[in-house]
Amino acid sequence: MLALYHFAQSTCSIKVRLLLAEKELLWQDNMLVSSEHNHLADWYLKLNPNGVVPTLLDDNSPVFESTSILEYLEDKYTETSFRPFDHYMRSQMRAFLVFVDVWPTPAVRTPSFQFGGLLRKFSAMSDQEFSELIKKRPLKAEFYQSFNKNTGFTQEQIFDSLAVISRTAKRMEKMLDKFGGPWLLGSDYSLADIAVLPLIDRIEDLGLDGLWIEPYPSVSKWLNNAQQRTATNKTYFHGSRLSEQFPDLVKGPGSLSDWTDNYFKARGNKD
Ligand SMILES: N[C@@H](CCC(=O)N[C@@H](CS)C(=O)NCC(=O)O)C(=O)O
Repeated sequence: MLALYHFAQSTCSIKVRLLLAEKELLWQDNMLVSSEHNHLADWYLKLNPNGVVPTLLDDNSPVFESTSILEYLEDKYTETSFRPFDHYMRSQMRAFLVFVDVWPTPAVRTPSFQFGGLLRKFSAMSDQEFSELIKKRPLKAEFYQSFNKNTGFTQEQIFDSLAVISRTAKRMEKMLDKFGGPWLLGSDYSLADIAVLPLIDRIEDLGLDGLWIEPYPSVSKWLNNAQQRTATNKTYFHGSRLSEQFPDLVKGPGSLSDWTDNYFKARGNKD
């Protein structure tokens, strides 16, 4: 039996939920709530030593790291496939999965924390409580030390992360052009689309979609197509988007256009 430890709104969790839905697999829902910090508890660290979600249990064997979970599900549940059959195209898919893990996945955390309601949770904590939680984090202590828990990140840090997201949109535009669309590797929806969809959806939900609307219009079309898939709609149950968790703060598409305009003024569109 499959079971998934996840947070409703976590982009890495949504990535795995998307594939489970595309493959129409049944799974037990072990949803955690980020502010309760069960993902840092001893029992959870035995399942996932990184102290993050998601973790998949397959007959009680834990599988962690969202990309490794995607490949595990593809290897084991083969009735439907979201990997290209052709070896060369499969290598292109894997190169993109690495790109997503190394670049946009960490970059999207910065605007998510800054604009997405997460700072509100941290500023409600005492300094001592916040630093105790940092100590418990097996991998992400440096990230939590890189911002001020009350005011967040500097403008330069935010612009640096927007530069990475802009570069990601550019990479996607090129793939859509090179392989002919409508999906990143051409005619078949694949793990490449599934891996990046939660990140691009998050940036749109935060209101920063100005990063690609004009410079990389194929990305808007791709996003719209991906959001209309039955599995995507099923995956994004109410509360999966930050605009649903923090409606007074997160206002959806286009709402942070001041930030994207200022970013382009400051940094140009060099990517
Ligand atoms: N590389 C990991 C990243 C997982 C990750 O950072 N998960 C976030 C949610 S998207 C998390 O659990 N954050 C909890 C925390 O920072 O305390 C993966 O892809 O599974």
